Amino acid sequence: MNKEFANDVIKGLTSEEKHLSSKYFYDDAGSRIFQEIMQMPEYYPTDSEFEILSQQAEAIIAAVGFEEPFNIVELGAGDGAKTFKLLEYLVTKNIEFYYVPIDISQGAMNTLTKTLTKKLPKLSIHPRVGDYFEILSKENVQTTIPSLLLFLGGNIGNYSEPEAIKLLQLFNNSMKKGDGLLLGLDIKKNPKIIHSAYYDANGITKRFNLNLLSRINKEFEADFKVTDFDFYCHYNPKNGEVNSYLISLKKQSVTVKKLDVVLEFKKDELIWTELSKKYDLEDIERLAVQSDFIIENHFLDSKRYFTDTLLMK
Ligand code: AVI
Repeated sequence: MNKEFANDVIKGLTSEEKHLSSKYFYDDAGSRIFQEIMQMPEYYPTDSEFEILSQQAEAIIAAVGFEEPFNIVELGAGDGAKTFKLLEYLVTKNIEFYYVPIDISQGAMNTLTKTLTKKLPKLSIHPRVGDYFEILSKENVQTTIPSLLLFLGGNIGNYSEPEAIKLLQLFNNSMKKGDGLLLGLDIKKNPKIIHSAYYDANGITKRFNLNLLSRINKEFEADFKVTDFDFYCHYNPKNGEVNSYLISLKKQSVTVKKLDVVLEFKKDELIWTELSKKYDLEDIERLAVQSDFIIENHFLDSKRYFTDTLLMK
C-alpha cells in the first residue's frame, strides 16, 4: 500500500476543508488522461512550450554558454516529449552532452530510453529512477562538468509560491556556481484563455479530476460513486491562481475499506484538488531573487503565453 497516499486520503478527506494533492492524479489511468489533456486544442501550454524549444533551442544553448561536455538533467522527464526538440538540436549539431532524465516511474523511463535511442541513436542517455526531491536532497548529483537542469511543462505552477521558492532553493542547493536551470512557467494572460484550458469543452479535465476518486476506489477498496461528484475550477486573474475542485452532488457517506474509515460529504461540499498558478515576468523576478538565481533570459513563445526562463546560479 502507498502509505503516503493512504495518510493523505485520511487527513485530506476528513478535514474541515477537504483537499487531495494533485500529485496523486498521475496513476496509469491519470497519466493517460493527462496525455489527452496535452493534446487538447484548449490546453495551450504544451504547444507554446513545444514552439519555444523547437524554434529557440539554439538561442537557449547559446545563452547557457557552457563548454562541452555538459549535462542536461531533466526533473520529472515523463515521456520526454517536451524535451525532444532541444535534444534533437544538440545531437544534430554534434554538441557533446549527457542527457540525465529523472522520473519516479520506471515504466516512463524505460519507454523514454527506448524511444529516444531509436529516434536519436547518437544520444548519450543516463536515466535515473526516483523522486527528484529525494535524489536532489540526499545524493550528490554534482559532477565536475556543468549542468543544465530542466523543470519544464509549467509544473512549478502546481506549487504555492512559498513551496515553489523552497523547491527552487532545493534545486539551487544541488547546483554548482555557473550551472543553469531552465524553468517552464505559464504566463498570466486573457483570463478566458486560461479558463478554457481547464474548463475544456469535452470534460477531459473533469475526467482527470474524477479519476482521483476512481484511484481511491481501486487502491483502497473505497465505494466512491463517481457520478455523484462534479468538477469546478476557477481562475482568479488578480493572483494568477487556477483552483480546481470536486463537488459532492449530495449528502453522502463513502466507505474506504482498506483504510477502515467512513468519509462524510455534505451536499455541495468541495474537495480542493489542484492549484495551477500563472506568473508574470515581475513575479518570476521575485521567485528568482528569493531562491538566489539570476535571470539570464525569458524565452517566450510568439503569443507570449508561456516562458522557459533560464536561471543561472
Ligand atoms: C502538470 N501541470 C502543470 C498541469 C497544470 O496545468 O496545472 C496539470 C493539469 N491540470 C489540469 N490540466 C492540466
